[in-house]
Amino acid sequence: MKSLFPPDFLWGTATASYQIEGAVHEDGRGLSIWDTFSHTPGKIANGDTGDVACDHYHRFETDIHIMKEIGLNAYRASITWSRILPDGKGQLNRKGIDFYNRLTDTLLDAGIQPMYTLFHWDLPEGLQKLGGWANRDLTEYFRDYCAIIFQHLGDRVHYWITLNEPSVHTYLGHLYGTHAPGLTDWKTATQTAHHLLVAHGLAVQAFREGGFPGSIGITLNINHFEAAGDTAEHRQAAQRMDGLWNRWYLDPLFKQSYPADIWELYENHRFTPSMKAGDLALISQPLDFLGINYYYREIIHADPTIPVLQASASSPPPPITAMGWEIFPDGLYHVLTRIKREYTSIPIYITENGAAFPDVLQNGTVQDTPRIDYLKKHFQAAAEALAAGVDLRGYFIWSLLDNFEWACGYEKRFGIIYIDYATQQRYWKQSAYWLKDFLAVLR
Ligand code: IFM
Repeated sequence: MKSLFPPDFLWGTATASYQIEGAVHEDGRGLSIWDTFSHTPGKIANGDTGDVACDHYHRFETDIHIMKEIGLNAYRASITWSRILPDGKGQLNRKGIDFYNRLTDTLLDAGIQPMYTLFHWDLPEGLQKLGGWANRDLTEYFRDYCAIIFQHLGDRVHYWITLNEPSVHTYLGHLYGTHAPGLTDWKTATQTAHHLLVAHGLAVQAFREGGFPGSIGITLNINHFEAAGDTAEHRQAAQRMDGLWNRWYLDPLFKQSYPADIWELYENHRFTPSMKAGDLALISQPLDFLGINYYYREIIHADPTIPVLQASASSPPPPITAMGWEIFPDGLYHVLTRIKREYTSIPIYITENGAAFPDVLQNGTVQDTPRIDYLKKHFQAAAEALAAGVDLRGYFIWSLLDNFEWACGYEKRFGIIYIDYATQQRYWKQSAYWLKDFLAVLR
């Protein structure tokens, strides 16, 4: 299987700042909405917070050493906006820049290419106080923050991602309220989605204007939806889910329009977003690559009890992960080939794929055979997409380390490296050893 991937393919792991860094009060970092949310009683399993997380802020050299030992040549991380601009705008915090300089240089010295996400959900609390993403001013504050990052790191970092999974941030954070900032309002959600996309467009513009040497894209999580049965009502329900989660982001980015069926649905309920002339052109300007996060398939049935969408996901058939997500490697193939068929032929990176299982540490390791099996099958699906003509350039496993899995806290373990949170010891799971062997044969 290994020979199916080109020699310059990027093999990496992915993480996100709030999930691993800790050190939330150090070196001038401002608070983010995730600090506020995780400290709100009842929001996170077991009352967990990201205050310490994997203490990566102090242990990043150890973690980079592990990546090098495994044989990885790339690493996707995200930048904490409030380490750079504690209030989200205005005063620059030099120590925040210093941290990402150290991280970048240590990665490059280890022969590992950094790929940085500029926004992975940890909005500075100061900007939430101004109304959060529903306030259009944030699009410009985001552009200004990105321009600062490009100026300081753009000479050495060759892969930039504007936003991670804008759909998840929009719906879980602003419609279902299970993520920060914990809001539950349709109109706020649709406006947030639109402003996130405008912010993405402005960041791409700033990157192009600066003439930096690297490449820039966005990461979308694309789920594979199927209808529960071959009836018009189930098919339409699946279509609406696909419209809400996938097409609402893919269409403006690659077709310069919002999907007509979902626009009409929103119009009927009076929560279409406000837009300005030129927004769609700004959002759809050319990208260098697309990042895809793929996790599962959902089988959708018509459900009149669900307001607006009138659709629900059926219980997933086995096998499932500890998150309750169906393991469906073919979905990765479907998603990748669909993007090429319906949207774009630009290079694609799988910027996240992986699974949580009920890992148990025994004799200094975890026998995570299900994770190894999961990775093998998804690598195979990716290889098949490559063979089918998808311009796939890299694969990032979620995640390097067990980490703060948002509302699930530390209960769900996605890492190929086990973290003992009491001691911050890192232990290689069998999947990390397996990956090292897999990569050794490639080189
Ligand atoms: O942990 C998250 C990550 O932050 C975004 N994508 C999905 C992962 C697993 O839920």
